[in-house]
Amino acid sequence: MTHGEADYDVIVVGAGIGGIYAVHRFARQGLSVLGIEGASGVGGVWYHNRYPGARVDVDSIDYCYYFSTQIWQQWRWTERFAAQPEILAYLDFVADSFGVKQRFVFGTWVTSAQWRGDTVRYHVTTSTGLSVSCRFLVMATGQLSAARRPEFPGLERFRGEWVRTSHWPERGVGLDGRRIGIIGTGSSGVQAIPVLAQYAKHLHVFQRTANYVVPARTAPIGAAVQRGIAGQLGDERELLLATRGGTRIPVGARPLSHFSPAEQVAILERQWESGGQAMNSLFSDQSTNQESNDVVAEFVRRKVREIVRDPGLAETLCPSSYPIGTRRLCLDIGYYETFNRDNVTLIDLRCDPIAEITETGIRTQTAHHELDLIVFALGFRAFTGALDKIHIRNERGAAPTDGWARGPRTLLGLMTTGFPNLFLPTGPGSPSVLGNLFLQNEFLMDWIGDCIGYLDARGFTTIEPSEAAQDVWTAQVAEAASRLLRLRVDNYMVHVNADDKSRVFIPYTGGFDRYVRAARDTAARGYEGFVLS
Ligand code: N01
Repeated sequence: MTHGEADYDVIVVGAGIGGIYAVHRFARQGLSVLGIEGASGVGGVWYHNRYPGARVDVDSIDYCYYFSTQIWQQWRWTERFAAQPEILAYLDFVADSFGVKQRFVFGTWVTSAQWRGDTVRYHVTTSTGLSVSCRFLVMATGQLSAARRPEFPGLERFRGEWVRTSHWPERGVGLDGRRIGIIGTGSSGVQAIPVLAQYAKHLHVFQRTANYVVPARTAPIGAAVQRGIAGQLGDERELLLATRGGTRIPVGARPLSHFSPAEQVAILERQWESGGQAMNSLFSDQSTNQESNDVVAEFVRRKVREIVRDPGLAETLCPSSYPIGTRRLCLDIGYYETFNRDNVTLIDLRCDPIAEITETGIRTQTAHHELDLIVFALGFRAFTGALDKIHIRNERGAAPTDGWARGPRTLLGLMTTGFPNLFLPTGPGSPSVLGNLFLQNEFLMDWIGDCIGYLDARGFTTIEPSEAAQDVWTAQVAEAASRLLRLRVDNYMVHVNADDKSRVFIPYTGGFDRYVRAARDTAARGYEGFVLS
């Protein structure tokens, strides 16, 4: 495709789950759209996170698009928790089905976006010299896409190979018979470790914080289930939009104390056997009541002690410093069993921190580990990383995150004051990483498309949140999280102010259902809380 025109109604940055649908949705509505993507293909995080073992941790039949019956009729998921190659193939299939790729330029990174009031446009520059402008800029760049860089002293000296799970090379990485070290035991590390161990001569796992890991129990999904959903897709979509997380994950309606100790164990055992994220939501009070949470957490620790044969090793793998569910619960396929292998060593960085990386491996305070390959699974500069990588400026020369020093400030996690026509779907203050990102992106791109239609029909050219409405929403986001145990635990979802140690929970935790109602009500009231001009 040649991009002859320089001006678009909408520019969408990113060809991941959100960007693919956004470009299709806005084009269908008759807007001129350009998508810009740095990678050479669609997929977003599923393009880059090709590490061995990568797979979704929400059921595939939830974690997919719901806007098209045609897709549901033509695509069949093979597994309950699809692996990365299948998800990438799906995104590619959807993009091809709706001619999305022709509307994208690939291999092109957006470098800056300058809002100008005189042209009422963002003027966008890119790494390839392409200059374009748009009335509306939609950042479909995701919240977990800007990876943390490894900053260990000595890394530049290392003579072996090093890679990041978040940018696993497309060419693949040789694993067979190598001495591999992996740093990081979050969702990515937990998925990669069992597979790396199968190939490595020896695998050294460098753990700073032990995570709660529960079985995924992936299994084939029957075609009948998928046909059933396809047959009533609109209803199924509305049902999902009315849930707390935008998924079919069951949520317990009763507190733990409602059940006898024997019943509690039976519920926990059943969940352990059936697998999946529901371990987080068996009892209605486990996310707010420490005693209830302790029962679930202790159950998982008991399982770790049963699986891992060496009692000392089991204790190091048992998470104890924070309640279960206050960081992302990890789903595994054979994670704890992996530590029973002779070719796997766990290094507890709490007792023996990394001192440096040497020419031939990693030196901790007490030992040197000889390595051929180091895998960094260190996570992301969440929420703001992808935005800050691009020089987005308003007419005052400010960046969108400049006003977020004491925690993000948005209206509905969608827009921030001072930045007309800049949309941040799934941003801070939306359910974001706590909600189904397919459904959430679909819902938000529809909301944005309808909003642009509303503005155009009434002759408005700009929209941005009023300061007052942004304050109210930011307070609602804080209020929703105020009783949660997870607010007290350090992790990428919590912003901690350095001076008074006050804490801000970044995603909206009031529930996907309430969020959808709030966003719909706002639109129905003529975009109440937004300033249209
Ligand atoms: O990243 P993380 P992730 N020295 O931030 C450690 C999604 N996701 O890529 O806990 C030593 O969770 C850090 O240690 P600590 C999902 O939303 C989903 O694994 O800070 N260690 C931790 O162990 C998830 O929540 C899937 O003490 C260091 C790890 O690196 C999100 O992405 C799969 C360190 C980072 O864990 C992020 O997951 C994968 C240092 N200097 C990811 N710095 C699915 O299943 C960091 N660490 C769909």
